[in-house]
Amino acid sequence: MSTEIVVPPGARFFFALWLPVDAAKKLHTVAGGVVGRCGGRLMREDALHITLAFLGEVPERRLVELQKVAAEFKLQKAPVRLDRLGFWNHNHILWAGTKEPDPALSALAAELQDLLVKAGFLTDAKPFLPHVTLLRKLLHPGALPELPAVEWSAAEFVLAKSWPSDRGSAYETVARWPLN
Ligand code: 2AM
Repeated sequence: MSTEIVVPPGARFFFALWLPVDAAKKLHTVAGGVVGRCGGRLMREDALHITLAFLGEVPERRLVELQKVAAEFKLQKAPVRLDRLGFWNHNHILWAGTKEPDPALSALAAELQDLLVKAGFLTDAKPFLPHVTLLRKLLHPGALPELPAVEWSAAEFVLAKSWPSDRGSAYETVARWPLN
């Protein structure tokens, strides 16, 4: 079954792992401490995610087909461990990532991207940099705090959309499927 998807102007689509509520809460609290000291724009707690495959704009007429193919994907569960904060100077993002990327998580993203290439929704697979964006528009992060490890087992993947809104980008999950 496919959901009817509302497509706001400028909407971009991506597949992701959405953070479980307690993991999101912990990371949002840590990020809130950084904003208090250093500024930046805090991502909403309920918008935190790890992008597995970024599609960009998808023609509205292909969204039903996209959900049909995604529902057929047989993808494996993967453990997720976020145990470090990092900062990218080029886009002013503070993120939570991992000291040692788990091969199962990398395999999940690689397989999903391959399937999307085969289905004609991606032109090529991209390197996977597992991270959760916590803050945007951060200019001077200062010394970053240690991140107590946040761990869970990802049991589903989602199709999500982001679009420009008055308060920066908005994010919403539009469909979800279990991992095996
Ligand atoms: P970011 O958080 O590192 O900016 C929706 O925009 C999601 O897709 C975000 O997680 C964003 O990553 C990611 N994203 C945006 N543009 C992308 C691109 N060109 N390639 C890969 N991921 C992208």
